[in-house]
Amino acid sequence: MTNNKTVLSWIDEMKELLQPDQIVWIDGSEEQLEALRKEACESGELIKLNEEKLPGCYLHRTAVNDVARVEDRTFICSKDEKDAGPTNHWKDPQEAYKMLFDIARGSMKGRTMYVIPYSMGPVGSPLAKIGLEVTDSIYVVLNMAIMARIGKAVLDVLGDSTDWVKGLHSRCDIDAEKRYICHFPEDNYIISVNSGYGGNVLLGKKCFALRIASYQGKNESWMAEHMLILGIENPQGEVKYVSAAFPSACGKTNLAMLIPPEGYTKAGYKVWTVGDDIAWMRIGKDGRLYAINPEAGFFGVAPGTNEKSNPNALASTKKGTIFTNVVQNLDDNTVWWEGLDKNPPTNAINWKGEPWNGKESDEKGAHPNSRFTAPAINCPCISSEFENPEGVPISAIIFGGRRAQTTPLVYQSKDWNNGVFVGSIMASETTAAAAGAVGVVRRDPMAMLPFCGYHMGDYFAHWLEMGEKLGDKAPKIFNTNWFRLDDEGHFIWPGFGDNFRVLDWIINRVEGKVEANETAIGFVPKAEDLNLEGLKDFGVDELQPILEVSNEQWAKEAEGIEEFYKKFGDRLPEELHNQLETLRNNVK
Ligand code: GTP
Ligand code: SPV
Ligand code: MN
Repeated sequence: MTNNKTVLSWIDEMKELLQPDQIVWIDGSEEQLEALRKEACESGELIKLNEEKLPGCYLHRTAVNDVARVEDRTFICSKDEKDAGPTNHWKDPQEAYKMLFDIARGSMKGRTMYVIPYSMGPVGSPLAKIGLEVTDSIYVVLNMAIMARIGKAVLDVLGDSTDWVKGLHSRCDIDAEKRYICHFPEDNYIISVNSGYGGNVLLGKKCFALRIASYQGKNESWMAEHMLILGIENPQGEVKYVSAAFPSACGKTNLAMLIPPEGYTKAGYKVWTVGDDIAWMRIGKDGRLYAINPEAGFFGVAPGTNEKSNPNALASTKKGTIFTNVVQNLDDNTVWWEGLDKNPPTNAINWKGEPWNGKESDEKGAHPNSRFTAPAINCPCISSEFENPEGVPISAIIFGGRRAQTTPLVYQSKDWNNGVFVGSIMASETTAAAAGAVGVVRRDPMAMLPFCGYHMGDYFAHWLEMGEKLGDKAPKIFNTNWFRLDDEGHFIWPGFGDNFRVLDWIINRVEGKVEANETAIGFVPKAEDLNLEGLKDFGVDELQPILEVSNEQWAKEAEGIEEFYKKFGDRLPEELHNQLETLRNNVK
């Protein structure tokens, strides 16, 4: 399929090392993919779902010990340990290669090695980049076929170029003790062994499009971010684009596809989805920041997705979708998850593959991090700019997290540098998207803590430099928090579609149409400026408390930030020290 010497010699190396029975190049054709689906169904790797209700849809269950990203087994293998920084796990590259090759040696005996050429971003786009993944998993091939642009066309664009990323994935024995997800940013190399779960094995996604790409972006003056991208169309038909970084399972897919409240839709407002997880952003010819979504599909959280919370995501899963670790309803061979509806199946199989009765069982049927892999083109609100190779101009960047207290519903930073500070101090409660405790507040700068492929102090410096280059064309930076709780532990803000009310305020701020209250941390809406029309049981009295900024709480927060900043030593930009000092003075 290619004459590219660097590609061919690496595939030879992989063949030597992994010793597969055969090698299959993925050309991207529907016939080849269909044959693989059949084969996976015969072996039990996939289950074909009801063709009438869910055409072209399949169910897969991963091993019970392999259901989320494994941050403590994810490594950045830079030559110098210091370059990985204090927030990443590090291994010496030579030692890591040796260890990983020893684990992977001979692991594909009796198996097929699939070679997947893929493009992150529209094939041939100036913002796109190419990778090759070898894998022994048909599940990975079929997921990559949805999540990226794959096949022969990618190799044609690559030609003789050496600018591509190597990705070795081998399931080995799914041994959790020998599970490693390693990145070699200086070599454009990713190696993943002993896992079969999404974020660990779909190497184009977090491994390439964030960890490797963030490092490339620093060196090449662009940005790879854990951000959704959406377009907001006003009744005059003008569209403004915003990107937003929230940590895993904190609402990116939901915000990216939201349907505005009735009053807004009647008036002619619309939301268009460009991306739901990752944004690659570059300064365009006009000096503004332009973003593409490097992915071609959505690897979305299933639980909580329903006709009310996210009808567009649900619609996206109705054909050509792979479901992972959800409930199989045996009555009609469809799928179910917690929060889909109030009618769990009684004759079903849970995510572990055991018989499950949703009316009687106390256990959850779907894993909290169960997922759907759906083609982006299925999404009813997919943007007309989704395939635009130049990307879309970004007017505002939103940071956000899951905080029961302290952080108000929304605030605007004072300027770009202050916005970088706001991103750098983000904190959020952990979720089921990664193995480990759930609900613990941790600092997660720019929602990139698990995904930044180099020293995070240098990453902050890169953000500051991008701001200098953008000058007065820089997007405005905001922070949101949909997750404030009342004394009884209920969410105060209705969230989901009603988050459009906050987006509306953000766009009004960008356009200079609305005043705001200045607080210690930034500009907060005047309560009367958020449109609450049509909300039931929620008025200014309910809104006021979640707009408040408590100087006492933020003084405490400043202490936590100082503690966190200490980690970065002299690689924390001076500007961020100054920003912290300003916050301290403001809350006095
Ligand atoms: P990753 O794919 O892991 O990066 O997650 P994500 O950021 O795309 O999160 P997603 O939109 O899938 O939402 C994760 C969980 O948060 C789901 O259970 C949602 O129901 C819930 N959620 C999303 N938006 C809101 C909101 O506005 N309010 C509340 N209360 N919950 C929300
Ligand atoms: C996340 O955890 O942020 C995800 C899912 O989007 S995964 O692909 O597993 O990283
Ligand atoms: Mn994500």
